[in-house]
Amino acid sequence: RSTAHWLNKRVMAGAVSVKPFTVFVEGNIGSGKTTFLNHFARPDVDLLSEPVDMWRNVEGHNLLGLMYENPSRWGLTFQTYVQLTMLDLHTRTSTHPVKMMERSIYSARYCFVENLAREELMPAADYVVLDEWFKWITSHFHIGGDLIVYLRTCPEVVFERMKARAREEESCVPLEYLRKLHKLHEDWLLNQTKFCCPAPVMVLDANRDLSEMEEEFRKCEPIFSAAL
Ligand code: DGT
Repeated sequence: RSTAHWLNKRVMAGAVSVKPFTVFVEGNIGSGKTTFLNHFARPDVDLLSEPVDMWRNVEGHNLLGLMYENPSRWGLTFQTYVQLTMLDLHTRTSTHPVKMMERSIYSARYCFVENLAREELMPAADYVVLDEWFKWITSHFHIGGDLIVYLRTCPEVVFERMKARAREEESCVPLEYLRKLHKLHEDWLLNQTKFCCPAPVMVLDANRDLSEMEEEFRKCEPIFSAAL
């Protein structure tokens, strides 16, 4: 159905403002987020990939590389930039009925920043400043999504995928790092022990070979169709 049809439907329903059905695609490094986004590439879906290329080249500085080389020195710098680029994506207006984002400002804060702090790779003062920014941003901007799709994996599986794709900055990332990130995703999205989840969570088994993931991805189709 056309965007005009959708807009008309919302206006007829008395909606004050037109807001797309917003999906955050979350999961460990190498869980298949990009493949998931590519699966839903179609005219009525606004796909917003994670700006990894921007993180790798900020006026010639590779912040992602610096963060992996020396997290204690560059953690705050990197996470500040991640937070900014994510805010940019969250606040972009969309004329599509569905907006789908790879990760969110929430996983940056609740998984990656949290890990740096817990591993004592980030000084407490840096953590507090980042957290103050995060709280200010999330209380002054409308970030909230409508659905989180959690691509759930075993750390061992994504470790093999990460090695196979051989992104240069990730060459020294140990399995242990992926285990910690996995636990933080689980605690945030499933156990909800420390942090609130900003939207309902749909869990997909993303351990299967990426070529077999289409079947899992199709489970989301009815939800997205209902939003159109
Ligand atoms: P995919 O498609 O599921 O394979 O996704 P990836 O692995 O391309 O994307 P992602 O977001 O899991 O990770 C991209 C790289 O950026 C990876 O080395 C982890 C890193 N990264 C992403 N967000 C953050 C963050 O907020 N903090 C830190 N320290 N690293 C991050």
